[in-house]
Amino acid sequence: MNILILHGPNLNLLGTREPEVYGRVTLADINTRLEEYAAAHGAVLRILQSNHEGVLIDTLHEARGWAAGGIINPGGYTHTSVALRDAISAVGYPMIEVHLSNIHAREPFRHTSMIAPVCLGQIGGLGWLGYRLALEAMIDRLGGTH
Ligand code: CA2
Repeated sequence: MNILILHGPNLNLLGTREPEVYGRVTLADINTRLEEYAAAHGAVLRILQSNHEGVLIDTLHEARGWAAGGIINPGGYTHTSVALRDAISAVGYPMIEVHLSNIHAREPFRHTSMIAPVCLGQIGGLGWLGYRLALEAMIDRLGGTH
């Protein structure tokens, strides 16, 4: 089963700054751990990080017909992007929203997600493990092998 993993803006900086908020693992570490989990559970990943809203949207579109589901950390676009939300709605395959930090325990502007209503669910506040748990949930939802 094919699963798209999208990392939004600034997540390429993970592990280099603000470790008290986002942890010490790098994006490369997270991707390696996800690839290992996917391989052990019969899933194939396509992983992309972009700082550009349009690239994230194009990637969602291009994965139509390939992806059975997806996982997205929309970064700051979580709180602002009608366009990203519309894209997730339009492509039709199930998505899970992930955040490293607990957005509900942070500044009020982070408490609202434009994205959550068009996702299967949202995981936040658990650091990198949230991605792995989202992957487990998606594989389970799609009828995986574990
Ligand atoms: O907690 C999350 O995963 C967020 O999606 C991260 C976004 C933030 O805007 C959301 O409200 C919550 C920010 C990503 C910035 O990542 C950095 C990583 C290292 C150093 C600085 C920023």
